[in-house]
Amino acid sequence: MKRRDWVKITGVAGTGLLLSSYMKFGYTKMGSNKASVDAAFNLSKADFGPDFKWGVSAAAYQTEGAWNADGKGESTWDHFSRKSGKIERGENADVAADFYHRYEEDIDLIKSMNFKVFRFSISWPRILPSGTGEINQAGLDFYHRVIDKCLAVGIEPWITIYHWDLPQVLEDQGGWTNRKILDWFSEYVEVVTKEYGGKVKNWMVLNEQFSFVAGGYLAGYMAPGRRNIRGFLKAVHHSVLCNAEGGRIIRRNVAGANIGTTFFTAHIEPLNQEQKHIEAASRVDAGINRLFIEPALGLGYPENALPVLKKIHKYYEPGDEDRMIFDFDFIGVQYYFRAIVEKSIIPYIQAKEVKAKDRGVPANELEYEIYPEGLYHVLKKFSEYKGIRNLLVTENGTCVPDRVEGGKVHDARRIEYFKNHLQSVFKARLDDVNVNGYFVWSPTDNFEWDKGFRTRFGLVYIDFQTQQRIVKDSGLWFQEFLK
Ligand code: GCO
Repeated sequence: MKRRDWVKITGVAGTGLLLSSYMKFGYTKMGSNKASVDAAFNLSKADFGPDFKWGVSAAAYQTEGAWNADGKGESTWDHFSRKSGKIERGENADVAADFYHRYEEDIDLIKSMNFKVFRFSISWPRILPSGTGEINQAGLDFYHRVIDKCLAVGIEPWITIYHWDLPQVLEDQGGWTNRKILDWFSEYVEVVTKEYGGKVKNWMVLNEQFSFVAGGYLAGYMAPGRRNIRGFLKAVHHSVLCNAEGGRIIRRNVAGANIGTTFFTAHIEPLNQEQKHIEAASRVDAGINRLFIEPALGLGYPENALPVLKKIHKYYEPGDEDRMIFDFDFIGVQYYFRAIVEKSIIPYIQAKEVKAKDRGVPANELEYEIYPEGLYHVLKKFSEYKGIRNLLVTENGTCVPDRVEGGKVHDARRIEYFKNHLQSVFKARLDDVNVNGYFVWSPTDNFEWDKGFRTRFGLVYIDFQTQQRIVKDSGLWFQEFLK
């Protein structure tokens, strides 16, 4: 969308607020020079209000390393990354960003960039090496050190309970396809909430069910690498039950908790207005954007839009309808791209994406189309659910080919990316969308799953040979913006 379209949209309502605010819009084009970017962007931190949460997000497997240190058990990702051909260049996160040993430096860096929230995940097999049963005290101690460091420098620790690193021993028994995951997961949530609930008030149950369930059990490019429609449908249902159950356990164990969960989202559009493409886009939208939030809200699975989901009923047990629901205090929206969809013969979904490179639009190194307006659209879409009270953007960010030049990393394209996406968040707030936070993915470069270390998402560059950190220009930009 061009700047004039924003003016058009914001001009419609015609209130004083909107009129005085429309000058704040101005998407910048990829590759435009810095001067024109700065001329177009004139939002300040204050425009988002005093209670708006500014944070950074990271995940255990992608950053910690120390994969078998101090009694940690093997995770599905430790296991999967050792299989040949699963990760680009055969890489793994055995060391990753070495956060396990460098967390103090990294939290100091987050502080130096003026963020007030650090969202990180707990590694389940670090706490319960056998998945259930015996607790690893050294694992518990590590996250105490991380939490204490955050609190000491005035950063709020926000915990994601599960960001994809399932204990491998549980995967050997079926993982998310085994209904026993409900007991396993509940036990893990009991342990961590009782342990840290006195210090940590902000919790997220799961990170992106869509990604680990579809990527792990249907498409198979993520751990555990399975491809099976029945397993996928079971994993969907079990993850929905665990998401709600996790919320209930946090509510019981943590006084004054702010409880959320996070969802993968994408802005979906049909290739054109032909009915077959519109229907294809609606199936993809149901699979990506609606599949996990709607059952949590008591709306059931979006099976009218995506009929294969009707098969999930086979896996229901009495009482499941109610157990799928939890009244979350906030919903974390994670947004990276727009997808343009056309009809295809791919089973069940009968749709496929028209790739960014075939459309000649700007994209990052993962071929995610860079489409800031999409963040506005997904926020708007989620805000239309009656059951959602509060939204936060719990992940947004991009990879660009960073290079170190004279000890600096000039990632102007990443700065443009953030400016443009912040415009979208601001615009959503003007339109009364209750979005109250923005967390950057990610504080430092890290291990990008099946892509290994090829792509860099950090505000801080890491030389993975020496583990030396360099704050990129984008990190310095936030430092200034959040001052
Ligand atoms: C996610 C992930 C991250 C990715 C990021 C960039 O939730 O999708 O939390 O692990 O690294 O999305 O692709």
